[in-house]
Amino acid sequence: MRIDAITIFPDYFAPLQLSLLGKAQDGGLLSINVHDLRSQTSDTHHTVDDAPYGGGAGMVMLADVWGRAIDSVIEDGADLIILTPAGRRFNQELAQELSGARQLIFACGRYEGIDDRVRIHYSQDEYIARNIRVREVSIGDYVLGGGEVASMVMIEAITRLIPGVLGNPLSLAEESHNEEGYLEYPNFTRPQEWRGLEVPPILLSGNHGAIAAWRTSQAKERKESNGN
Ligand code: 6GU
Repeated sequence: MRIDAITIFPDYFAPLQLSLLGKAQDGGLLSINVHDLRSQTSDTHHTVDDAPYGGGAGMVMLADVWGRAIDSVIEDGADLIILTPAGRRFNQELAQELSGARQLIFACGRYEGIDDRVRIHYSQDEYIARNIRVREVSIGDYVLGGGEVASMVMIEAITRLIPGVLGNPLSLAEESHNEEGYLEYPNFTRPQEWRGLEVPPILLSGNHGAIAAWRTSQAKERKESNGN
């Protein structure tokens, strides 16, 4: 999978070289390319934004600068992801879908967002004919300063689903058995007693059916006590 992130703060993406993602890139499973939006400006001040037509607070990012940046990376079959708090909520199902993509382009907006003609332009027939799809995505109901951190959350969730990227494929298999896509029951490891607290004896029973049933009931209890 090829990932291109376009941003005015390329340094935000440094952590993607660490750990499993760094290894996946070294192994050729993945290439993550970060691009400085300002490199596409032609004025001396490297302007990326301007006041909104119609008035109102904040600044809007320039369609022309974004268009040049996207044109410089986009390939047939790409998913162009525009990060915005107004987007579709990112979840495990969308992560699964995007883990099969050829190219993911993350357009990281700042300020009041990107001129909407960028979304409209890349949604037109000529791009559909090239199997290019535009999606506006949000990672949750809160407002961030920009799309950089949101895109890193998405990159981590998506790339760990690519075969060979995750260290232990068994943990993926176990996740997929689970509706929510995650191990929801409480876990325990050594020692058997810690600060007077014992590991639930059923986990030491060797009765795998009883353990599975206990974990299901604990998962339900845990979700409810967390207000989910
Ligand atoms: Cl994708 N962007 C911004 N600026 N804020 C957000 C978000 C994205 N998702 C949740 N909050």
